[in-house]
Amino acid sequence: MTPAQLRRARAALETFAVETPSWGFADTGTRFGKFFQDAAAIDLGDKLADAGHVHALTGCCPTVAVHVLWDFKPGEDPKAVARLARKHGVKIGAINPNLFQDQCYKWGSFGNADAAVRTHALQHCIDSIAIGKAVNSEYLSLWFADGTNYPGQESIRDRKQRFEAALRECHRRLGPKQTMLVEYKPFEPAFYATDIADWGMALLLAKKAGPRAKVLVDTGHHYNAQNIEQIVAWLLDEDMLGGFHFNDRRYADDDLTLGSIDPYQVFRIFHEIHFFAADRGRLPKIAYMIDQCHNEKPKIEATIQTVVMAQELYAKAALVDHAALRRAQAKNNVVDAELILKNAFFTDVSPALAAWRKANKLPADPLAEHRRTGYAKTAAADRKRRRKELGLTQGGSFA
Ligand SMILES: [Mn+2]
Repeated sequence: MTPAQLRRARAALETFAVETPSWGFADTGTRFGKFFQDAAAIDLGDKLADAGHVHALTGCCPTVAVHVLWDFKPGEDPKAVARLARKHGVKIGAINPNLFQDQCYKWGSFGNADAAVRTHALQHCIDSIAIGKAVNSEYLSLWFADGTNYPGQESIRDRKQRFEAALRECHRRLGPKQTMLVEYKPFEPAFYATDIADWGMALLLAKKAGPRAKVLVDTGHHYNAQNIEQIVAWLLDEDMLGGFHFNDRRYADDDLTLGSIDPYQVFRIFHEIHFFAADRGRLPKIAYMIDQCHNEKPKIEATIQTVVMAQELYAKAALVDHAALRRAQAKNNVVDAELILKNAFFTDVSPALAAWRKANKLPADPLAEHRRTGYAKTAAADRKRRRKELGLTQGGSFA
């Protein structure tokens, strides 16, 4: 790296943080089966401890996303949860209502024809907003499993209109510091018509809901050939990109670790963000979050791997020479324009990461340091014993 590149990559790292998901530390997996890990978190205390451990090692995961149904017991004081997070050196991040697990959601939540179910779903969102306010969370993150499985099953337009009304109502209840994120997904669990199937639908619904509703891009929620960075560029240009759920995929919503299959795609997404920031003279406010569940990899190791990969690709994308890129673009110099991106992608940014970690008193290799601490072994022994004492069989969510 040249000294200028080193400065640029380091400056980028200063601005980058990524949120870990509480559910990523618990026993989760596919709907076909879960392979339990002794070190998996049992309760929110364990999840926050694991998230705190990841933040202590990486220095870039100060917040933890929570799932209301899985993480909050009824009647629990959210402020106590915020205190517990603080004890572990992290803060509560995005609040994720659960609008898909209750039996009443068989025919959907906000899209349900039954007004009583829609009211129930809205009330859960209002409760989630209240939790968010109590813990000073900035984001209400909404994903809906709503949709239909067969042609003719329901009126697609009626369902759309129900969503418009419910999201507007939900937006009306937001606190002044809260942003509502609307996530999309093409299929699964609905296999014919998912109500919010793509970014265009999410964008329309968010615009209709109100000014503090934005689109959330889950990198796993696209068809295989879809150009995600183009979606990102369009959303940025519309000031409608609210955040990301990071993961990688080969086929569908596979929840693989970020960059494990296609690191260049993640680089291209980050490039669009840096390019936009260079044009506007400011970084857009984006919630970078991880949404992954690991059935095979040890959960903390997979999380550290993801965070480190995200930092590396973010730093690489910051090295794109925007002035040179603009010049190449103006001359229709396709080869040079492409090479400008490729050169940045293939630049080894490890000196910048090492310098940044050193300056922030962080371990040089977070994964190696995690293994050295024996944290997972201690957690496994402790959690195995507690499971036995509590008479728990391993379980967890289906994320
Ligand atoms: Mn997601």
